Amino acid sequence: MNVADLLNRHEASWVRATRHPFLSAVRDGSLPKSAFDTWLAQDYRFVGDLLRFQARLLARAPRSAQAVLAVGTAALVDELTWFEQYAQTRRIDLDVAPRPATVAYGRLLERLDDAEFPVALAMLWTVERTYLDAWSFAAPGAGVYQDFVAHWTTPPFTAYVFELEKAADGTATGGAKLDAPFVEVVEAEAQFWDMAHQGQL
Ligand code: HMH
Repeated sequence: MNVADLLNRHEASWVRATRHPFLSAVRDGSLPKSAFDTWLAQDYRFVGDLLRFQARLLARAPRSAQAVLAVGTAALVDELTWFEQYAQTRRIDLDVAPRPATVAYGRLLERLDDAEFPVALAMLWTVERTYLDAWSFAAPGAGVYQDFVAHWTTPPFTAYVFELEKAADGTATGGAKLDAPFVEVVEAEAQFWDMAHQGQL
């Protein structure tokens, strides 16, 4: 099984996470600023959690997966700076408490430390592929949201997700081991959009 097969095996969950009303509202410009600001501040926290998860994954990676993980880890550091700059320009407070969906997703990443490397790598690919498909669905996005759509739909990001996919397919694991964690990650993504869409800081 290739990891990309998981999208078809769990299509309902995939659609919920990548065609969410939050994303339609980014596309047509109807998303309230409060919902976007909630998403931004919570995603800033999430990216911090993801960076730490990815660094731990890099620490136990086989030689063949080091390059893609190291490049991706450095990109997350830059991404945090990018969030900070945007928040400063738009006067969005990033110093907010994590909401339950953010806490739960962070804990899920911590639990993946106990999964064997190929499973954890496939789940990192899942995290990133969800964002690629979600923001592609929102493309080109309305007004102020266009920068964010562009960020997760550019050729370099698409190429990165493809490199992760190749690395995940290249590390052997029984496909059936991936179904349950895949659904868990994708559901965490859907709940993250639900949370942001409510727009409470
Ligand atoms: C919730 N999923 C979420 N946030 C992100 N920034 C990504 C995936 C991609 O890095």
